[in-house]
Amino acid sequence: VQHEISAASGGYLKGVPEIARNKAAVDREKFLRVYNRLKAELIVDSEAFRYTDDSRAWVEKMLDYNVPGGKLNRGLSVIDSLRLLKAGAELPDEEVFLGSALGWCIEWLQAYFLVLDDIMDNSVTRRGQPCWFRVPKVGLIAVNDGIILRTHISRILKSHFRKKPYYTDLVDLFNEVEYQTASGQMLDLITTPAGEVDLSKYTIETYLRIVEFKTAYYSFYLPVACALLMAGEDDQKTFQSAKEILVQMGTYFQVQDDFLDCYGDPEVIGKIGTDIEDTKCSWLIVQALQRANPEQRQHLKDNYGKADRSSVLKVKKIYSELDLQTTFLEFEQESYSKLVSIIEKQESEALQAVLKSFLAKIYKRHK
Ligand code: DMA
Ligand code: MG
Ligand code: MG
Ligand code: MG
Repeated sequence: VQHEISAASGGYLKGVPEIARNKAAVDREKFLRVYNRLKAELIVDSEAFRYTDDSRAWVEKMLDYNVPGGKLNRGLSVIDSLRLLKAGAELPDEEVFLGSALGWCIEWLQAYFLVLDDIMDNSVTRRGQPCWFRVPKVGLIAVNDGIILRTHISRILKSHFRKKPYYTDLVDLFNEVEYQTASGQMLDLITTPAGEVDLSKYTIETYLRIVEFKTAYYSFYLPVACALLMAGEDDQKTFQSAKEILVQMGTYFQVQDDFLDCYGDPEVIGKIGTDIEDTKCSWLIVQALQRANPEQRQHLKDNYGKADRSSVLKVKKIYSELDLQTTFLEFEQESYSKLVSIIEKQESEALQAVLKSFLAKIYKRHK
């Protein structure tokens, strides 16, 4: 597929040593092969549904457009985590396939949330191409495509995991995390609705609640929890302590996302920021309001949440007067040190390795 080529030639291996590069590139290629297999299984007729030529072509195009074109961090980390949990032992091909299939379920979940998130956020681009709902002849059919993506997860789980002892736990995990993410999206959307600016809403407590639910569980806890289930872990305490750390890591990740929304290069992040226009409770506006003088506060009130370029620029000007780029760099440094120190307090060395590898993937990211 086209994404395979663009993903393989992207800048994601910059700064990684040669041997690791090859390994990462091979892992990625193997992972993409599993995508093609899962897609092929989903577009054949089954007991449940008979395709027409058009509907089969639609689903194939919709999947290729929305599922495989991202960084694949979440998906690849299931197999990475599983390897670390098994202390570096070579995984049998079957385990590699299953770990990859679970990784793809997370990428499918992400695609489902992003297709709908882009409609709700009125976004323009995603992963360097127009958002799916902006593609001619798609429009609000994208809403149903989001639902289709979600139903595919259950089908993949059913066809490859039904006989596994951890199947019910796995289904329950995906259901719980979906519930948390959708609830987080609700908080994101209703707390600071577009079109009205109530500055008292932009508190750090509110912010932390939104990002915990909308991002941390599905992006960070879910891949590690999948790997733990596959590795046969059944001690709830292990899941619990991994969760606490991964929620903090997810929070740090969403702060980066908010920072990049304003300061990232759209060519690199593949999307054009909309947080200021959308009146979002972004980390930047929360920080700005903690630091603004009365005059700056008034400017923020007058310009936040407006779609015109000059209002957006005025908000960004105040961000720069308040030197939020430096505030962010300090936050990044501090989050990193805090995370390393709580990771090192973990009893299990294997789990420490899983968490550290996850952190290394996102520290100082530019995309
Ligand atoms: C991301 O929030 C959360 C989900 C569940 C997609 P966001 O709108 O900040 O994401 P993005 O910046 O990628 O649109
Ligand atoms: Mg969005
Ligand atoms: Mg959003
Ligand atoms: Mg964002």
